[in-house]
Amino acid sequence: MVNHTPTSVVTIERFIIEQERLHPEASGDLSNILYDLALAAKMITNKVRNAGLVDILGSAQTENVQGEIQQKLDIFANETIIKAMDHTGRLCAMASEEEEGIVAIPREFKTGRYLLLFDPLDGSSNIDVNVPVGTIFSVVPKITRGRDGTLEDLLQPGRRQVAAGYVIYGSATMLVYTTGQGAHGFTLDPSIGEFLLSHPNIRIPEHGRYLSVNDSYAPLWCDEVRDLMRRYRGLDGDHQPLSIRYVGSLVADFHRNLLGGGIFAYPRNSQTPEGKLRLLYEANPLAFIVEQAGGLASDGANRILDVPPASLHQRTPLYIGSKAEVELAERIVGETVRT
Ligand code: AHM
Ligand code: MG
Repeated sequence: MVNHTPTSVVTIERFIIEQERLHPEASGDLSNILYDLALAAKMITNKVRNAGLVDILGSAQTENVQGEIQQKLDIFANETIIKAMDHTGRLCAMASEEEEGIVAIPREFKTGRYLLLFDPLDGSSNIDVNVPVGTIFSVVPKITRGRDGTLEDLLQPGRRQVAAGYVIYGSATMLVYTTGQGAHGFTLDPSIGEFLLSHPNIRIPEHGRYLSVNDSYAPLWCDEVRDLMRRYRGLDGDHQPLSIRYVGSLVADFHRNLLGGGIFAYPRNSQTPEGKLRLLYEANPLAFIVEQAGGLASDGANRILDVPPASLHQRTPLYIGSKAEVELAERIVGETVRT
């Protein structure tokens, strides 16, 4: 990777070009997908920033495929990403948390050799209370023949991702991405409208400081998960107690733990036996990022990136963050997930 000191001003465009130069065989398509996503992120930032000022809050009275009430900004973010990406000739299909089926590339546009899977605005139930929300994305290569991307192309294990990332719309907007050469973070400078490299080559601490879990599900967890959580808190065993931090917005919880060290856990429970979070466009991209940063992601028994997906909106239990904490989760709850 090209070295940058934290004081040099490097735009995301320049960084992506420099990374691409390390691969003379690259066609530039992947770089362009990342630029286009950065552009969509700027447009979504503007809407999110203005959300408190205009009459855009509230639910749009439709339900998305998981049956949750959509917020209007979800729809805006979904459409913004589709419109930024569908005409570029670099994608052959998309999938979104907000769309039940495959998002096809319209006939009038060329298609390309990549597929994009995304959650346009994760944590959107938090918008009304001014809590950070995020966009999560994953790019996989086409493996079938023909013009259009198919379900088979979309249902590839996370290990096959060629790029992944997230945008956090927080006190500042940040975009973090990987193409398999480290995880790099960029902060949007609103005065010039550019993402500037602020966190080159992110490394997650091996041991955690934070535990992010929704404890109100404790009565619905199995004994092993309850045991694991007691250990994280230093109540059983010899684990240094972790501090509890739970925003309830995956990107915000993940981002904090990535930079500061920690674990985000969303175990299965008796009401959500599959877990809540989606494998393809929530768990997989964050798993790619965290592994690139030296951490791990697991469903309790299997590395997230190795799980073969069976359906587009498949859910998974998720333990993601610092290596030592995810390994402890696998040791304590592994058998219960495997059975
Ligand atoms: P969403 O995709 O409908 O926004 O739901 C995902 C969100 C995550 O951001 C967050 O980690 C989780 O749901 C919180 O769930 P809970 O309220 O059950 O703790
Ligand atoms: Mg989501």
